[in-house]
Amino acid sequence: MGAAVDAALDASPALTAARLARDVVAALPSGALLVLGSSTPVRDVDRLAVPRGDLTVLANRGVAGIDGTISTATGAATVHGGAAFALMGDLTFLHDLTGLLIGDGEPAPDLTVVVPDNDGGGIFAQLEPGRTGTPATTGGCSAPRTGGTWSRSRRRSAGARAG
Ligand SMILES: Cc1ncc(C[n+]2csc(CCOP(=O)(O)OP(=O)(O)O)c2C)c(N)n1
Repeated sequence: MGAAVDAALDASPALTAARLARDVVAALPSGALLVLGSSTPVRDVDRLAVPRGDLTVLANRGVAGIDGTISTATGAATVHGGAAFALMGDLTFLHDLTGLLIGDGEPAPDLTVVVPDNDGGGIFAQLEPGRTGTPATTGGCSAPRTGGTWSRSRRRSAGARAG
């Protein structure tokens, strides 16, 4: 099974977010902290990465918000004290960009943030409402970085304005 997953990921000529998730986990130094963003990164790591017992892996659940993920990572990295990494989607990253700010006199954590540049919101295409042929939608659902939420809603709004 693992070999089949690896073969499928490696077959893609381009770097994909899925392959990135698998490879980030494999490349981390022993003892590292890894903070995962909602929603695709945590799912990709869960289903595609080879499990490692020598890492500390954290993710925000609660209401599964994308807000505050960088802040979570910087706080956790500061407490962790060693090498820390965060893997999050580009929308999640932009949503909490100010979490990268470090105030005067505050400790700077050893944190590396890894972000796939894939125009945000890919998770929705993987969920039932985003699937082609689903009664709820005739088009795809997405949350692109350019500011939309659900593409179908945007088309409806545009139609209303045009009419
Ligand atoms: C504060 C907040 N707004 C909106 C959402 C809904 N939401 C969940 S995942 C997601 C998309 C995040 O996009 P990205 O960071 O690119 O990650 P990916 O689509 O790859 O999972 C959104 C908008 C949320 N969970 N929290």
